[in-house]
Amino acid sequence: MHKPLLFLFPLPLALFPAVKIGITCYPTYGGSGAVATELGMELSKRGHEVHFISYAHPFRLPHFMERVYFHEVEIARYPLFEFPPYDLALAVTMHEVALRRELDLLHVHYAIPHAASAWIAKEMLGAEHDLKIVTTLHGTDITLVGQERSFREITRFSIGRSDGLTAVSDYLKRETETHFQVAPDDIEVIPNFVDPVRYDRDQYPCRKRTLLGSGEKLVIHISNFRPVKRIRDVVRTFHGICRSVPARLVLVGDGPDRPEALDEAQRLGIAERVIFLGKQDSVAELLACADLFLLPSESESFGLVALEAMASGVPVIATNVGGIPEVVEHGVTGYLAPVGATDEMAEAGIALLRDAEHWLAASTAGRTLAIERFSVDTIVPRYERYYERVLSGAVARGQTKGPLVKAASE
Ligand code: GMT
Repeated sequence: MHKPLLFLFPLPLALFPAVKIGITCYPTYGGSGAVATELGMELSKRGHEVHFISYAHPFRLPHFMERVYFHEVEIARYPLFEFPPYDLALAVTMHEVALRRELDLLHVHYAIPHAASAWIAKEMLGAEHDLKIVTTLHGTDITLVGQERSFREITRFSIGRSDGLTAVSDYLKRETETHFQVAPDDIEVIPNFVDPVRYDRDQYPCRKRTLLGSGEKLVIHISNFRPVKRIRDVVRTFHGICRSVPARLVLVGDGPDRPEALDEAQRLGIAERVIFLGKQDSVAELLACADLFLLPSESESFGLVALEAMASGVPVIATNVGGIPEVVEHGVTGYLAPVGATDEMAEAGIALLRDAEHWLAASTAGRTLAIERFSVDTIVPRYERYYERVLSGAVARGQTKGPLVKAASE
């Protein structure tokens, strides 16, 4: 269906001398861990040495890759520790790896607690080893968790002490400026990226027949099933769609709100139309046979999975919140509606699924936009250029060095 744009994918070539980079992320199912791991693997292909430092093997990391290492953070258990101090154990492993492997840079994904642990590791190293720290903000580390009273000051402090600070969307940059008083020049926006070769629906066999009845459309949602994803709205939107178009809803992933999906499907009498696949390694293969992707989130700083869907030629129906409009083009690559507007989202879904020409136009536009704006070959060199500027001292951040004052309004 879509012709591969091979000329857009030159062979990877590092833009500056190879460096040694430590990467810390949440290794479990989730966008920030996925981005961090894909970035590390791409950097290694471009000649850099990459050391993942976390409490478990990152879920998207295959077991062996040249120039890629994994260092597990060991957390000692002790009866006194009701809450084992992971942040300290992480700092110790970061310090140890930085020393032993002579790291140039630590790139941490998701501020809490990674940016604070990185700062401790840097302090432990002392001035002789000028380890640079880059923190990438992903979402709830700024918009939700970071603003909790108990985390706010440490988040502000540790992002202030990072030598480089990136955000995955303009929206997240604005949120960080507003809630943490960071100067606009101190935050570099580097959007998330996708590999258009992996997310190419034409390269996978169609598995629709194993999941659907004949003539049915495949509507899909992939997430970690947290409240912010509004799982009941996924099911309600699908309910509206399947009253007019024969379809099934495939739910991929797992998390605290998974029972809500089943409950809502039973309440609406469509439980037999909803298929739970749980956590899956290869979402590209599933997206390759999908007709529509639903993302009715309450908030989303970027929506990586929407980008992966678009690259796979799947039109996206989502909410008009956060950074989603920077990824999904309303009326072109999908449809954006207010939070909770499940009837409106269902109408938009029906319009797409009923009209083959309309669907193909949105599908092609989504893939083209994903390749043109968010291809791995465009975005990873932006990280390299940013690292180069941080390492050469060209990024001078107005750090939060003063005493940590509590906002008067609190
Ligand atoms: O911030 C989070 O809620 C977790 C994080 C994750 O690890 O899944 O998700 C965020 O980072 C992703 C990758 O940059 C973004 O695509 C998601 O939009 C963002 N989630 C939210 O903002 C809710």
